[in-house]
Amino acid sequence: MKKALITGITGQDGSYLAELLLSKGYEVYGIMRRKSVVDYGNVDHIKDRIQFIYADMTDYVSLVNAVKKAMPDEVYNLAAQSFVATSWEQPIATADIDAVGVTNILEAIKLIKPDARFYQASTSEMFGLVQEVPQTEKTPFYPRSPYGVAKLYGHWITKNYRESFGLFACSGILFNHESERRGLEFVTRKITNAVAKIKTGHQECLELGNMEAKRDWGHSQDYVRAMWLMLQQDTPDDYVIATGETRTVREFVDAAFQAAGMEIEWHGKGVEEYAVNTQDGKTVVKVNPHFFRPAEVELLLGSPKKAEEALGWKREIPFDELVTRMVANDLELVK
Ligand code: NAP
Ligand code: G4F
Repeated sequence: MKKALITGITGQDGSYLAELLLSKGYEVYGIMRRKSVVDYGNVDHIKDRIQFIYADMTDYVSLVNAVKKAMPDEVYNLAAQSFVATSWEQPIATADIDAVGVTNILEAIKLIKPDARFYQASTSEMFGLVQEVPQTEKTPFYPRSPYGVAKLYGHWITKNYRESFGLFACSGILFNHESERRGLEFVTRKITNAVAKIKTGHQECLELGNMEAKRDWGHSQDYVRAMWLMLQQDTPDDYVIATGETRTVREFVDAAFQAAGMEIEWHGKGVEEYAVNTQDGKTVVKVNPHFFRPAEVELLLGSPKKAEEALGWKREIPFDELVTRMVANDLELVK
């Protein structure tokens, strides 16, 4: 039986990856942070099938102990301060966790289990101010947030440990992926949650920042399969995982209201932009400059060509299904 250690197991991707690995017969170990109230997050429903280890990405010794305890065949490093907006408010914590934290786990593996295969959760945020469209494994990086900068360090240190010490270390450069388990502060879930509340009369209006930003949105369930595939290859490498489609935040809003059976109409421009419910004329979306970022990533569009050809990976959940599932889930939760 193969053993896998997942950091960030309580998060969105950690939960789908744990389900996937359990379904493949893995023994799954998960790193969890100590909290004042015990909270298994997104893996509450499978907590009895996971062996939890208390550790923190900023505490090297705790990671050494975790690797010793699990003696894993595969390590998936998904733990991160993953919310871009917060990275301007907590730049140092973000670097400690998302940058140095990667060296901590790589060092723990090098010391205790150097033949373990390693997956690093890299991100399309590293492309930032994009240098070409679509973005591929060869596109130069230009991060635009403390999060993007910290993740770029994590990306390069992973490559460096592969080249320096021969570790089987891969980075997945994953574009935005969402789900019913997405954190409420990320724009997609903020939208679907608000749409469900507006539909059921629990909220009047949704306030958003930059409506023009474009993202390449897929479903997390598809993306964790790519992580696993990377670690099953003969040689370690880095891969872009994306859908090859891009949409504005405004288009996501449209799709979400449509999924809830509501029609909206847009008016105004820039910070004056708003949308009304065509049935009663009430304002249901407006712009709030508070949600604009100090520096924006305007356009993300990835090419999944290499992953499709080399890994045989294919996105299975299309955009409309992603939105429909998220809205249906939030409507159910509101009820
Ligand atoms: P998420 O839902 O925010 O989950 C993050 C996980 O990291 C949580 O389990 C969190 O634990 C844990 N964590 C945070 N700080 C930690 C620390 N100091 N020590 C140990 N664990 C810590 O993120 P996600 O969407 O699943 O993303 C997974 C990974 O992929 C992240 O590294 C993210 O940056 C990266 N990524 C995500 C996307 C995307 O679109 N989702 C795209 C590209 C890359 P708590 O429950 O204790 O907070
Ligand atoms: O949903 P977001 O917060 O995701 P963002 O910044 O793209 O980051 C996510 O994807 C990355 C991969 O590219 C991951 F590495 C990262 O961990 C995270 O999962 O924002 C998406 C876009 C941005 O352009 C933002 O400015 O939506 C825009 N936006 C407009 N109004 C908003 C809002 N974002 C949020 N969170 N809240 C708003 O009200």
